[in-house]
Amino acid sequence: MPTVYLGLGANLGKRREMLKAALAQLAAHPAIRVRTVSALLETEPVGGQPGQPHYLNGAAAIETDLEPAALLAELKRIEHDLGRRQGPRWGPRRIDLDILLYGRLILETAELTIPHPRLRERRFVLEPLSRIAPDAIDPVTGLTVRELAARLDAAT
Ligand code: A4P
Ligand code: MG
Repeated sequence: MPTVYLGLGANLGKRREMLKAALAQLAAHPAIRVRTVSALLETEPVGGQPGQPHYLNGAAAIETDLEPAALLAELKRIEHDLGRRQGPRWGPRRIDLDILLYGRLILETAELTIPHPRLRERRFVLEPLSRIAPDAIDPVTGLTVRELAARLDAAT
């Protein structure tokens, strides 16, 4: 079974409780095992309209039999169940669950890009991910998460 890394984010409402509830739903799924969860970090909002509240971001390592599209459907079901409704892109949200890495898979369809297309440029993703999986490999660049984080630090 591939190890899959998920990005977790929330910037509305009871953020910590939302993220915990999402993780509990993942763990309750018969085809998903939650292996590791990072610390939840307070981060500045990136993109979207100015004045948004801060995010709480984290990352989780899971193992799953679900194919990428089925996993995405499951993440969307959980987001919806936790009260997320369609809002503006990069707008505030109660809960955002993204697939960051799916083993060494590279996939590009209309619904799904794996690795996550903005993984390499986002500190709010790389910081929590590097705490649980510094040696995980981005199959597109061949760099480890630790190297991606160092590269981003060097660039800014
Ligand atoms: N999609 C494609 N690839 C993926 C993937 N690897 N994982 C598609 C998940 N979804 C993927 O996502 C829109 C569509 O992307 C999905 O329907 C899926 O088919 P969404 O979650 O509905 O909408 P979104 O999150 O508003 O858009 P997007 O493009 O995913 O935004 P991002 O890049 O996730 O950015 N600042 C801080 N500090 N922390 C954050 O967590 N998040 C965002 C959202 C902006 N600023 C932030 C944060
Ligand atoms: Mg998203």
